[in-house]
Amino acid sequence: MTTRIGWARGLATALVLAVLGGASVAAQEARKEAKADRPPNIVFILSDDEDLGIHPYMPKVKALIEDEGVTFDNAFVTYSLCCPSRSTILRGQYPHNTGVLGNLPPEGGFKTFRLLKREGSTVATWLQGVGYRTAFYGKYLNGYTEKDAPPPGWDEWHAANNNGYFNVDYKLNSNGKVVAYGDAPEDYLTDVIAEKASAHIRRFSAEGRPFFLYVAPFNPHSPYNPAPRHKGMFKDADLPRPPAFDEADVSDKPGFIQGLPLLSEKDVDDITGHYRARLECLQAIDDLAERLVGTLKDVGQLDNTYVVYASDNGFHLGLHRMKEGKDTAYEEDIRVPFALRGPGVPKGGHVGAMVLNNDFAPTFAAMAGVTPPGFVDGRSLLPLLKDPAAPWRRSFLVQRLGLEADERLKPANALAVRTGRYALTSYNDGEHELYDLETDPHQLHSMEPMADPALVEALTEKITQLKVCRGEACREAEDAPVGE
Ligand SMILES: [Ca+2]
Ligand SMILES: [Ca+2]
Repeated sequence: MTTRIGWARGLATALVLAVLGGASVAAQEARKEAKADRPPNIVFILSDDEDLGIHPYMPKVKALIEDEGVTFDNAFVTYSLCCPSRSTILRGQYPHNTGVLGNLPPEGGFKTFRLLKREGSTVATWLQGVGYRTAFYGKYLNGYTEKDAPPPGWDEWHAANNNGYFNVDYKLNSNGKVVAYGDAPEDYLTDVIAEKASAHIRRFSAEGRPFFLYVAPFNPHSPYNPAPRHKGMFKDADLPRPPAFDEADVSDKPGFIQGLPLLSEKDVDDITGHYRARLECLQAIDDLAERLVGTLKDVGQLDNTYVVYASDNGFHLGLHRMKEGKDTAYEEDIRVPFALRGPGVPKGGHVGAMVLNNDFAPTFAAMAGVTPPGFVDGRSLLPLLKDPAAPWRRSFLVQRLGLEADERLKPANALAVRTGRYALTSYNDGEHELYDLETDPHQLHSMEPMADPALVEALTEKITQLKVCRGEACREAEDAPVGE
């Protein structure tokens, strides 16, 4: 690993001069020099189960992050489920390499991640290792309880137990101490997170240390409990009905979809209620983003901070006859909102390259000037910020084991490959789905089994390579042309 020696030396000089006293002007100058050369801070806000469809309902996130930075229009997760995605985010690896392939042991969950000792090397330990202050807030990995000791790598640790989904009556493990919260308006978890993170930004800044904040509210995950001040805000919002909504003809679809009836009136009523509550739940994140950006500005660190916004997975409501959920390889589940602002990042820019949750950890490492470990499968996105047309991956793997999914979806375990144009999903019962996303972006007409056999073979081979790839081999396999 490499560090920014100049920053470390500058800080040391400032501290020595400050300790010596007397030479106050020299000390001030040295502190200024240290500040100017200070590595950038990173504030990473990760929402839970937020799909691209509801993302535009956060005007503050748009104004303060997207309009001030770059939006990635093709951002994906390699497994559309909380714990696999969050494990990937911590390590920059595909799920087959984190070993977390579900939300529950033995396939996945917090306990699996801990048992496999994955916490010994995460983006937190890498950044802490080069002098960053690191802080975690909110939802860690599924199955984490307030009694579980904080993992290595975090200077500040404030992770919630399972009740965090309600945003009230939860417990936090705060730096090893269990703290219980009630259900008063000021106990709303996303607001508590904002308060703590804001205070730590002030403290870390005063200490003259660069910082990495991982801010993970549970919103807008079910059971959809918005902050009291936002309840009813979207009570009349119309449920979007994109072309895949309640898909009429599912004869092109695999058996688990063909077995679903058309949505009933009650289904649509339920979904509509949840949609409205999801929009309301987003508002607390919008407030959180505003608060953190405001604090960064107050302490003079906004221009030296990457503020990054993403969701851990997408979500579907009524699409392809599925009522509500994630954990499929359909576009709405694997696509996530993703934008960032920061030093040198052009304002209002867009990047079309396919970027992954695998890329978050190596990107944060690159921002901090750290070379990540060889086990990392993802790659730094910084080259795309300099040149959106930089050479980039042409495909990636999506895993979808559906181990805890809806009972009817259980036989549908799958591996999928996504290229710039095609999406092939290969189910373990021998069924396939293949879409040409240029002509069928809503995935209404699977080309299987009428597709060109050479195309199917090329895409299937790519799945075979990617499902066992590690580190550099993943990047090589992703970069090679496939079926186009
Ligand atoms: Ca999630
Ligand atoms: Ca169809």
